[in-house]
Amino acid sequence: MIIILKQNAPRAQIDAFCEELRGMGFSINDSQGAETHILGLIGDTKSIAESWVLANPLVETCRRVSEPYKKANRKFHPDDTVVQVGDVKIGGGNFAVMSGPCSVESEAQIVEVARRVQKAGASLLRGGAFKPRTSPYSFQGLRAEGLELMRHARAATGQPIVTELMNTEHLPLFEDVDMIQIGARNMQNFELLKAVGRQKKPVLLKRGLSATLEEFVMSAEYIMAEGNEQVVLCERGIRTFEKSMRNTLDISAVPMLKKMTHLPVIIDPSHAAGLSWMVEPLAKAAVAVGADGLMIEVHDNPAKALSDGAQSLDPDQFDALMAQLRPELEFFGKTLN
Ligand SMILES: [Mn+2]
Repeated sequence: MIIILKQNAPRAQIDAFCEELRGMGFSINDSQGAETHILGLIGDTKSIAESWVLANPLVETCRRVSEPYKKANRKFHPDDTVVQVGDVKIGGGNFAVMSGPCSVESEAQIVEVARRVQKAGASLLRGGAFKPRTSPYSFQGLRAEGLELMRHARAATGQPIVTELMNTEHLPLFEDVDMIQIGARNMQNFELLKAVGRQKKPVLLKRGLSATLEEFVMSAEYIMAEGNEQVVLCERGIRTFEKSMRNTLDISAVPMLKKMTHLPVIIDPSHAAGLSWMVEPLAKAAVAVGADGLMIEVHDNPAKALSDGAQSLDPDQFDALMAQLRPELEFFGKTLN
């Protein structure tokens, strides 16, 4: 249930009302926006009568929320959430590009790519250290050493780093990572979601390749329910009957997720198509449809990449892409940061 409070309701009386509601066994999501002040009630609200709520002089109106996601629900929080990673803002008109190689391969590679993508306009450095590969015989990543090399690249450029966590046991290794990625294959690893919900770093949550949007948002809810509301959603292509591309980019997920939730939504056109030449048109589509950012794989030598070379841009191609995106972002009133 959401309770919409009257404009200028006194704070002390609101606090007393919240205490009363907590005493009835509800937890409260207090969202004061530009235009509305909403109390979101989480718990079994069947026991509470609308007439009782409406009788309170602080209350403008109340509504039951039928969706199973509450903290992520836009009804609970009408304003866009802005997630901050270091100095970089994502959402609410702020557009962020996170770029870098699929896998961290060497110090020279990650530092060179970091410098190039930063110069082109990427504000966050992505790179895989722990890699979830379809085959156990494929390159599994440099693991802890890869994280160390990411830190070296951050020291060289100052860009915050984004990298994937696959296992709760590895969490201590991620202590000075700036943003933790939960990959598509782990979208419903609920213990992992709870673990990243209990820590403070922002989380980039990728959509599972066969997950419905409601399942996707429920995974974000798992993280938020533990107390971490700094979640960015990433659409990265879903599995369909189409075989000419690695996945099918579900572009309509962006406006739908923005209607369902208040969280920033970004697009990963690299994994969606699996083809480097498709990154540019899909990135442009992402901006046009209202995405808050992009995640793009860039490798210094895609032909020699240890993973996902076919979908990686080289740094010159990334320069060209960013040059095309800048005027489009301006047209749509987004700030690149
Ligand atoms: Mn990849």
